[in-house]
Amino acid sequence: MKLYKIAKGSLLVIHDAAYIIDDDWDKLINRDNLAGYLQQIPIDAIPLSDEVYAEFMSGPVLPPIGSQEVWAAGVTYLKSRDARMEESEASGAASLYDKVYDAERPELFFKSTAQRVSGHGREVYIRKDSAWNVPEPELTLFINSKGNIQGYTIGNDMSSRSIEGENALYLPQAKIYEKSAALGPCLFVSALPIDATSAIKLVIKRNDEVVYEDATTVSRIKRTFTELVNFLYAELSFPAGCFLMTGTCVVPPPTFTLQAGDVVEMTIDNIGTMVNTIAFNPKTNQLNQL
Ligand code: DO4
Ligand code: MG
Repeated sequence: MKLYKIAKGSLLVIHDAAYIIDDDWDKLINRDNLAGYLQQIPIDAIPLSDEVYAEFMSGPVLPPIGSQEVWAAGVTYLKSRDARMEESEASGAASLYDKVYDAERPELFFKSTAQRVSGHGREVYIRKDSAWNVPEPELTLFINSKGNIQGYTIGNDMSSRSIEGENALYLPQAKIYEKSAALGPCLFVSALPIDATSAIKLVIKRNDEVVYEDATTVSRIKRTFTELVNFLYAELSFPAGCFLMTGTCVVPPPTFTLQAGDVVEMTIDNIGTMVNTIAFNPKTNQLNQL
């Protein structure tokens, strides 16, 4: 089942039929057994006609987030560990990544408030004070306030590799800025955990030409989702639930950096494709002009 957040409300797509759900987004998704709740909607509701469905979906698809915080896990795949060790060799921080990959406690960091999150078809930003920027396609969990995983979406954990590589203590600046996160296009809800063989694919286009593409599968992750959730919820409460990006396993080569105008397509099996255009934030200034 796919749950979309659109301007007119919440739209459920189940068994090739679509239904509008008249409920507050946070209230709707923050429940136990969300899959069971959504499965019984077609019993009483009338499906949308093809015309009305097409009209609703012709407007913007909003990120599937209400008032939740977005958190992220790091160095959960070998590829991420290796890329980070390489980028931080000069700063002497390479061993940090090696250690956290093997440690019992995972790396978890705050990524975004809901207000800074972009959605499918929208822009994500690169920093003007960063010379090396990449998107990070990540399977993202929606966890309810009780700490139970209820759905999955695609997350883009935009990152400045030059700032992160300069000094590990700069991680918040490398990761947290306006529109450095995107979620979408929908919340995939299933009674069963997402299939570990699901592919995560990244395609980057420049002037309509593919300049980078790669894919991996969820199964390559080093940690279990439950392990990540348990550490995140150990000393934090999330009254409306929380989104957790689970780390990247697709890392473009060191010679690659994003440019304004690039189009980033992230696809995860069962969830769909999220497309974002890269831009600079028109409201911020160059660092040397501040
Ligand atoms: O340690 C830095 C960030 C790691 C990360 O974002 C990832 O592995 O996806
Ligand atoms: Mg990441």
